[in-house]
Amino acid sequence: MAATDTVPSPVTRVKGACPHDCPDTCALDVHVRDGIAIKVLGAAAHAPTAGVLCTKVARYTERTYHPDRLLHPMRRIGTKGEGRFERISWDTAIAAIAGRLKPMAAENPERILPYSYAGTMGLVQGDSMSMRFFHQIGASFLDRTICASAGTAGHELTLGRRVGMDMEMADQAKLIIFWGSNAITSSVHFWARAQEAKRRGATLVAIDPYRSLTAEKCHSHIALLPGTDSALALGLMHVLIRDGLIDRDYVADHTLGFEALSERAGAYPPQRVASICGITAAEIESLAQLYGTTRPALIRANYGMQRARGGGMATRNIACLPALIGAFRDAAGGLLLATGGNFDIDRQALERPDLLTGRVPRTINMSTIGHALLDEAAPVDALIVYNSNPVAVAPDSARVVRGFSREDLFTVVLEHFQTDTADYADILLPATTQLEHLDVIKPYGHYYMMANNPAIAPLGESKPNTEIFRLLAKAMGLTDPCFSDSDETIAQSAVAKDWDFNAVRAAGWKRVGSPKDVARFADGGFDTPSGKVEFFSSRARALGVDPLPDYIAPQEDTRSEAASRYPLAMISPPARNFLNSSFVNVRSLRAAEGEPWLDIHPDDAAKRGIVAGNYVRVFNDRGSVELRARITDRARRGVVVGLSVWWKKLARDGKNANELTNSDTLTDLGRAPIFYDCLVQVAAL
Ligand SMILES: Nc1nc2c(c(=O)[nH]1)N[C@H]1C(S)=C(S)[C@@H](COP(=O)(O)OP(=O)(O)OC[C@H]3O[C@@H](n4cnc5c(=O)[nH]c(N)nc54)[C@H](O)[C@@H]3O)O[C@H]1N2
Ligand SMILES: Nc1nc2c(c(=O)[nH]1)N[C@H]1C(S)=C(S)[C@@H](COP(=O)(O)OP(=O)(O)OC[C@H]3O[C@@H](n4cnc5c(=O)[nH]c(N)nc54)[C@H](O)[C@@H]3O)O[C@H]1N2
Ligand code: SF4
Ligand SMILES: [Mo]
Repeated sequence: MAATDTVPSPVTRVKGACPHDCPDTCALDVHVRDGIAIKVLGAAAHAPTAGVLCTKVARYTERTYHPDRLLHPMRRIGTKGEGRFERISWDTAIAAIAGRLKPMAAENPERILPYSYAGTMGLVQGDSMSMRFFHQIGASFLDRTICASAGTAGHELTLGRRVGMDMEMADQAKLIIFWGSNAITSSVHFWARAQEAKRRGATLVAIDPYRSLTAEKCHSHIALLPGTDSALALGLMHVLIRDGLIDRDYVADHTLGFEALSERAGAYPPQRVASICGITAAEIESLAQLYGTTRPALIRANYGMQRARGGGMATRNIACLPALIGAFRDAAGGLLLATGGNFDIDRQALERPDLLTGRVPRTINMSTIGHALLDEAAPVDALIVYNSNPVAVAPDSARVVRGFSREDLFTVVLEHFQTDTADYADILLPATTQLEHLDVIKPYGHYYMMANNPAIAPLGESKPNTEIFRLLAKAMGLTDPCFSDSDETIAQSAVAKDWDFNAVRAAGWKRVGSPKDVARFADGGFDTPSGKVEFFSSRARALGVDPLPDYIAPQEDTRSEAASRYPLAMISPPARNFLNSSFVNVRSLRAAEGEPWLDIHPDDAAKRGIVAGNYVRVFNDRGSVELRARITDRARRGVVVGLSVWWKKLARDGKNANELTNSDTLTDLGRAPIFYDCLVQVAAL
């Protein structure tokens, strides 16, 4: 029977911002009725969002109110990894953690290690109160390298900080090259602009070993072998210089080392590059002609090309190209890797490194966490994980699991869900989601600082990360007044130099940096030591790497000897309906991805007697995983693709692609993992 005479409660609308590790950082318009979030929409007035969300966050209420949300603190009662817990109170949980950490902090605080990444990109719920806590006790530093540090370092050497072009101008480009970027998946709002450019006559090109959703919609697709991008960039330089397609004035005024670069590029004629990259010389010639003759020309690079051994160099080389042809003269041209360098955040205020009072703890690289946890010479005795799911996302997973399984390791996990990592926790603490807490977000794909207002009360007994670290600080007897700062105070301190957080909070966002139609680097002004684009980099030489662009072969090269046993190059790039390992447990999104697939070329499948839809074993010396074969020429010959990152426990064999990835070798720059530099063999099951 309808309750005809009760008036429905009014809907209030709350201004939020998507917290996920995605370049688009959308403005959210959260609809709340009777204290319940009923809808999450994209804000129409925020230009990059333009009223649209991706499929994942359009289902945010499904994730927030998921029946599996962690709602109260728990203590492990099963073995590590088994995932059996019992409910405890917050008082008991905090006392148990402080009881373990206090003696360690007194004796050797470096044995305590934080492990966090970008589960939320919020500056408040990310690394503010947490870092203050770890700084005060003197815990080990974590080198946060798992995603972008190779590309960041490569970009820095050539161009300085990442102040990428403004995505709002992309619809005016006449050529867009998606380089290691599957924009339909990983930055759908940029893709919308690119489609508009296409309608206006622009040419779209993809450089990607895989015919991704994006590559299939581009006019042309260069399917190079993984990890060979640095050579392709040199091949393009070769043709541009040989054929006089360069902007001599721009090069003369705003670059350093052109003569040396010309000589180096001279050693990379198209025929040589074609054989390195496994493509044709004609593909290189024609892309160079197009790039050298089209304005505005834009390279949308994402991080796909920097997950191989030479990933730093690859990014460095790609960053040289717009300078050679003067593409930086156009606001719609140039390069977009990321825009984070556009923002000035007060990290000192957020993280309070002064609390270290001169101590310099050791640094542990998150990308080699398995090695660190198993290192008996320099032990880690306690691990506090928040905003990350290392058991699923870190490379060389079998080793990571061995580390997390150590009986003597005390592990605390702050989470929304019982992830693969949470299964190894001694104490598991329920954290709030973006709908339940306050934050301010620095984006990396557009020019707006974003504010997030809480829309609903915390579910169950969940608490914001900040509050959890406040409680821990108190229980550990840390008395600095900064441990009492409210989330509002922290948010304000991050941006205090420039503006009032409350004003941004009311508006939802604030544009920062140059106006939309200004080509930021038309007259140079790069943030390198010389202020120019550094084709020749003395800083690179000081780091012990080649001061000029060069080719660095993958660690696990398809032409190396190891390829006789493991002949296929495997990449595991993001699946559209997941965000790293987030959302894998949301049923509708998991259903959209289906299963953990392995895309394999028909010829490679036929050689191995693999039948479509059958399960196959994918293996190398590090491990093996069972995936379901999808026979498709989306994967080029010699390359197999497993879209990622699945929760292990939701896969039939309890494993994912990171069983195969490497943590013994890091990238040339930035100490990052080489996720897409990974040889495997595949066998029918
Ligand atoms: N839906 C969704 N969006 C995401 C994510 C997600 O998991 N899902 N992840 C987010 C995160 S954390 C990040 S860092 C960003 C960016 O994440 P990226 O890792 O840059 O991901 P993509 O934009 O999907 O682009 C990667 C593309 O590079 C290709 N690729 C792999 N190896 C190579 C190579 O050696 N050379 C070249 N040229 N291409 C290669 C892959 O096939 C893939 O199509 O995306 C973010 N957005
Ligand atoms: N094989 C393979 N592996 C990869 C990649 C790949 O392409 N292939 N991509 C790599 C890349 S680019 C990245 S960035 C990493 C990403 O790895 P992670 O940063 O670990 O990202 P997620 O897997 O999304 O896990 C984030 C976790 O944080 C939790 N979380 C979110 N918000 C909050 C909060 O406010 N508080 C607390 N306490 N928890 C929160 C979420 O529930 C989620 O479980 O993975 C890497 N791993
Ligand atoms: S994940 Fe990316 S595209 Fe989706 S809502 Fe968040 S910022 Fe927007
Ligand atoms: Mo990432």
